[in-house]
Amino acid sequence: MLNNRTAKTLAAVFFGVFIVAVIFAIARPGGPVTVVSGGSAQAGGKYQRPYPMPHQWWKKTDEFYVFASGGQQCGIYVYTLPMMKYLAEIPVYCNDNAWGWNTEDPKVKKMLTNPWTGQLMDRGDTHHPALSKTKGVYDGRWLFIPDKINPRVARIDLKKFRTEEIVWIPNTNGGLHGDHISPESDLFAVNFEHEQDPAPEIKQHLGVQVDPEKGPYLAGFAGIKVDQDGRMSNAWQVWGPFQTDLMRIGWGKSDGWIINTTYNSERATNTVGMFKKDHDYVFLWNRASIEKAVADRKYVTTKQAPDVPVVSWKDVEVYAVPIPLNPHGVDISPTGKYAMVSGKATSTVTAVDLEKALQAARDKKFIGEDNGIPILDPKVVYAAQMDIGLGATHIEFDDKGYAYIGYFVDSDVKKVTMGAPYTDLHKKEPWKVAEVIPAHYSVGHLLVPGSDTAKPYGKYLVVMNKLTKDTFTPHGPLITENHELFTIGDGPAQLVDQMPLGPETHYSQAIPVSLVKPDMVYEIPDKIETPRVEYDYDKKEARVYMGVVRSFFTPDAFNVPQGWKVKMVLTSEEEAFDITHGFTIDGYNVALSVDPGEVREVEFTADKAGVYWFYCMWFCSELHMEMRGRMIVIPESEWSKDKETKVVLAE
Ligand code: K7E
Ligand code: CUA
Ligand code: CA
Repeated sequence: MLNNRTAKTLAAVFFGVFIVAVIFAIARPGGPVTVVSGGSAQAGGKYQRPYPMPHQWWKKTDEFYVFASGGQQCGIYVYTLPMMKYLAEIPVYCNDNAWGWNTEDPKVKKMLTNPWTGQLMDRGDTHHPALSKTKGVYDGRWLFIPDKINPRVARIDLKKFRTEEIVWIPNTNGGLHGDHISPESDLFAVNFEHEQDPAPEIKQHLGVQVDPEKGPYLAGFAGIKVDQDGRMSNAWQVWGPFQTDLMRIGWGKSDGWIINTTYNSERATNTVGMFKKDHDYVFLWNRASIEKAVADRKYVTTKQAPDVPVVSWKDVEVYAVPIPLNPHGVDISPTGKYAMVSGKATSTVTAVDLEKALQAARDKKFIGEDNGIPILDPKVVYAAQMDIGLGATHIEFDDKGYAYIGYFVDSDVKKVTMGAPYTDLHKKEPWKVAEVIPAHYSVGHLLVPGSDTAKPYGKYLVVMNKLTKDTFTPHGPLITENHELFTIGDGPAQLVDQMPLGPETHYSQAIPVSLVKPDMVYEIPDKIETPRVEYDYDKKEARVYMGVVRSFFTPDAFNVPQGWKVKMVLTSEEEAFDITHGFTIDGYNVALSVDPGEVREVEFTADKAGVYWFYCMWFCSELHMEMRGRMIVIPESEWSKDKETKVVLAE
């Protein structure tokens, strides 16, 4: 047997040989493309970068776009699988200078303004993005994302990777949480996690009084109608005694049912109170019964929203399945048969057989009721209750009959076998741990592409860790997040990459690259506004129509009386892709991007007299620095009509 010292020397020699081999490989310019080995267990495998790097390697190798909610970042992060290349941010609820999205654009400002108070709300917290679907699978048209702070839902157009529309939800102050899209994308629904003392009309219709200081309060969820062209409108709200946290809109075996969790069936107002009962619920709401209540005019409307029907929980078909101690995630298996529910304060994860639950509901096999909601018998509707870890958060599904459960406390993912019909796929004993996948650290959500559809893609698992600790080079007390990529499928999961991503993603969805076909330029409008300045003495408004093309602004100077409103329309006449211009003015807190072919509006008040340069912020040509011009703000006392700017266009 080798003594310890010999073993160490041998190891040093081996390591030395390895290093020399790597250096040799690196130092051979123009040699054949090789893959530098070392790292993952699949040394030399396809998840490693080749050397030398061929151009477009990432583009040719990536299979999925990931859309990750940004949490307090306010919008969406976009990156790819399996190469984990961070590509973009889609701004939604906050000003975002980097991505050219600021509220001096009146369209952005309008979307972010509360229609009932007139207040601009440019803070946000995004949690659960939902990709649009057709026939229960992703179609690549839109991405929906609610705000948790303010009651609003955004729709992002995947042709432009831009927020296209925001619909505000009446009757609630905020605290929206779980949400989901129906299999045909005609209904988007979102939960009210934070209980409210709602408008008197709602309390009266529900026949419930609320003590504004002590509660118990009321909550529910909102349904948003989505038109064929994506346009959203408030369709209805269901209000009742319980708050609701996470949501899935069922498909397949659970088609037509809205399924959500409550962790506060106690209706308490503090943490201790929310743990008083040993169980809370998963609710099954019949979508058709809600629509029927609306059609039968069994609703009330409020002064705030005279056209949004509010339905009482008493007038719809709803059932409760008891779930131990404060459930959080609820996720539905690919055939729509099982709802898997995690309990935050219990070591169990419950698989509810939705087929059996709906049959039990039809047979009226109840074991009681809570606030009038019939309770289904766990003995009948539970497919399994697995006691396999601490701090379960969320669950995802692959295409091979496995569920992946994230654990915050255990800091891992348990891969478990599901029951029939999935036993035909994995051919193992159902509801058992097949594999434990370690995470770094403390798992929140996880992502398997296509998990919330009838046909998951499987193949990859991204673990979204809530804590990162020692994973990356230190960077101060506020630490980045960690998205960890594993390959799944045949054989054990392999950790193939880790990626730092800013605070703080909650949930992500991924769609094949082939299903998203973004436009690379805007279509230049048929009629381009002639560059000119119009002066409106009644409104004290100067309207500046400006052409933007390498490397000029036309006009490149305009006069305006001090104190007037300036309304600008910037038209990019660029047709080449990747030639974005910017527009900002010294000292005026105005900054936007103008993408190729885009028409952008800017509004501000010319409240300071003097000469102010405006300039292009995106490096667009060798003459980028010269791409600037002047706004000359003249005190009103010195203004006369002959100071008006006349734009003379060169022939
Ligand atoms: Cu972060 Cu989905 Cu808002 Cu759970 S939620 S962990
Ligand atoms: Cu245009 Cu820089
Ligand atoms: Ca509880």
